[in-house]
Amino acid sequence: MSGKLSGKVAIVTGAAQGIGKAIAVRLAADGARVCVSDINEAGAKAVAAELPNGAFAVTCDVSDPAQVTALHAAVMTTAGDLDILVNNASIVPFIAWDEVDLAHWQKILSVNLTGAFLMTRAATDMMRRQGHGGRVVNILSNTIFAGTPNMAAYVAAKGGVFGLTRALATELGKHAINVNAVTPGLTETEGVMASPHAQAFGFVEMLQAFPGKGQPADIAAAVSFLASDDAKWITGQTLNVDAGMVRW
Ligand code: NAD
Ligand code: 4PL
Repeated sequence: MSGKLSGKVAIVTGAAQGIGKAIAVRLAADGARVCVSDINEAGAKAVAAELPNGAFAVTCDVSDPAQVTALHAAVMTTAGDLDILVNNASIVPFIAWDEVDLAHWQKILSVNLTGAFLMTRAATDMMRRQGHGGRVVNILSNTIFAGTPNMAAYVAAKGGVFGLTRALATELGKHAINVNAVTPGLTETEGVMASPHAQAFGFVEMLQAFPGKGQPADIAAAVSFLASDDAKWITGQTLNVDAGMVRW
């Protein structure tokens, strides 16, 4: 298939469902060969089977260094290259501050912040070994601007990746790797609809400039742009995609 990402190899983490799945679908439609990665093996395989361009599934817990190393080895063996990393895998908790203990904090930080570090460490090293540039797109959340309740560790972890996005953009520019981020607002995904966050759509819609519920494909469109050569002069930036709920 020819498209703006044709010939590119992309890893999308947490791509078995929700926003990650929509990103995998969109990057593949734009021509990329997508490694559909998730801790959910059956889900990742089912998504990869639907996609064109030789998409393939690799099971990986992003918080486990050995599994992240194995994922990158599998991408090299199967696709022989890597151009794009989308750090999407996250736990999306709903937990009042009074219930937040050290175990919860460490779990959320290990997946949502350290997971992005481990993936970015391995992927950008691989891009540089291949002798070409690349694209990193981090999926954050507009909760880092809004201060949304019942997610304190989550918001802290996303704020950490926001800082990482800015710092790495500077260090990786000389290697023609850009590092950008997207901040979705509340989006209708399997994870959210199965949680108390589903009750927040009415309130969030009152704050949005546009009516309606955010859809995974709306987020994927912004990721596709930042992953493409159209974004080659953009780095260290965070693009808010939330129907205008917050301005920053
Ligand atoms: P979801 O819960 O529906 O899907 C998350 C996926 O990540 C699942 O397939 C899950 O198996 C996978 N995953 C979880 N832990 C993992 C791990 N350790 N290693 C690998 N994969 C793992 O979530 P979603 O709503 O689609 O959210 C996707 C991304 O978008 C997340 O980064 C989330 O923080 C962000 N986001 C979501 C919303 C929203 O309202 N849905 C809003 C803002 C940001
Ligand atoms: C506005 O990232 O961005 C709830 C749950 N509400 O995960 C999010 C808003 C949630 C969000 C998010």
